[in-house]
Amino acid sequence: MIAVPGFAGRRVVVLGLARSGLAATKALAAGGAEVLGWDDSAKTRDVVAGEVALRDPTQIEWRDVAALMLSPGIPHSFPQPHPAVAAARAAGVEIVGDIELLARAQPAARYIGITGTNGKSTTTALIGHVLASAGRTVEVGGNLGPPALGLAPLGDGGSYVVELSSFQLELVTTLSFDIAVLLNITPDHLDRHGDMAGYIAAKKRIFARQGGGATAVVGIDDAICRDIAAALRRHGAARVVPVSVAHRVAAGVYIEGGRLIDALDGAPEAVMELADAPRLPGLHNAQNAAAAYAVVRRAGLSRGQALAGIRTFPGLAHRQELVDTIDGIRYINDSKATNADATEKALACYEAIYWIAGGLAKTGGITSLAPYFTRLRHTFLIGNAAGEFAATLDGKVPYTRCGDLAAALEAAAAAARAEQVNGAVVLLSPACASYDQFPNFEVRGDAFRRLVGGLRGAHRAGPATR
Ligand code: UMA
Repeated sequence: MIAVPGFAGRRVVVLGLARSGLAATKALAAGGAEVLGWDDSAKTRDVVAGEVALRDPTQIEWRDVAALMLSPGIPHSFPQPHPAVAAARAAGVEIVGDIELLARAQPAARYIGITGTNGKSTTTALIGHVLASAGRTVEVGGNLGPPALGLAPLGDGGSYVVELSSFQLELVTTLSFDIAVLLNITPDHLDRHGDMAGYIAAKKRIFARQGGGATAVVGIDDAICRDIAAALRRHGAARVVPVSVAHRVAAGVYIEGGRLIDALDGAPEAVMELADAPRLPGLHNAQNAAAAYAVVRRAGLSRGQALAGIRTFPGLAHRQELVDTIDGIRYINDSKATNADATEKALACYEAIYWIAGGLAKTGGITSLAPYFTRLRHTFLIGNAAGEFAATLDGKVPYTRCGDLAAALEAAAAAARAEQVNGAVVLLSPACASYDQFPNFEVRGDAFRRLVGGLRGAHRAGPATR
């Protein structure tokens, strides 16, 4: 277990007692701190009451507190600071996050940080997989889970590969990443950052304090990140490695004609067909693969080790996860796609789609997906969004309102079997949050997997028994 140093015999308050907070209470206590915890949810407090000394922050004498460890989901600036944050700040108490505490607890380890609006979980997992496949000692966590302070101690010679949200980056104050990755920036979490400038400033923090031996890998396909890369080149000490799926880049890694091109240290050379990495479909994943390649090469892996790891990446659950192929029909779980932008990435990958969509719609619904409607053989609608999505599809794409996931999968499988189209996929990519019918997207994806397992069982039993 990680033990956080620097607070032995001193009082530390942990705010938010879910994944990050609970791991932090244990790591701080292991380091000898007196830990007081709080969560605004009475239900959560009831669950953790046996494990954590609870104290209402309005009853805390903040002058006696050494630090406030803030869970990333708790606002400290916008829309307004949580009252405990305001009180701690007024008393001059240090406010930290769990990534910062990990760095203080494990100063000898190397740190590889990955951020960006999209693709950061896949890139983080991919980097971890490639390094581990090459025999490196790694721990992978952060925003994609497990929480930073739930990771194992590594010491000298090990590398933490951590996904960082903008929320977490705002709470990192001294860590300097050996290799930092910024994939892309599009508007997100503006309620928490005030405006786009605030969001960009948070993302840029991943490069703060990087010194001469460090590397900054930057996806330069959007104007914001391009500007950041240029500024790092002008003012930063780290080596800047550009990554692109749209342009040739000197001293970087790029994609051209479906191939990964290594231009890191000399003349550009095509090193891999992207088709050889089946769990990384689509252009967005090509960017993830290029960034991961750049990282692991800068971490000292040979070209062969890097490529072998990328080829064998098993993919992440709930992100275009191939669950099964039955009678030539692929069943794909993309439950993580909780908005149209994420679903667009999946629709761009397939030509004959039996699409299961719906749940709790986001603003704008699926109108932005119109350019992909010609790829949809039929749409199977579930949840609250069914009416809104049906109105968008009306006259353009055949659809059926199915109510729930089980009915939708059954109808989609039947339609795909009946039509026998080449390359058919049954795709759960809801473009919606799950909360109307499921506790979260993971449970929704697990349900899909289970239901597809049922289809496989029925397939084995044969038509006579059905
Ligand atoms: N809480 C309060 N007061 C508040 C708000 C929340 O007490 O005003 C309490 C809640 O009741 C809850 C706890 O705080 O019990 C939640 O804290 P949290 O939201 O930080 O949740 P964790 O479980 O600690 O999860 C966090 C990340 N969550 C967020 O950043 C919102 C998880 O990222 C991350 O996996 C986890 O730490 C481990 O590192 C999730 C996420 O949605 C996946 N991230 C966002 C994203 O990817 O877009 C940034």
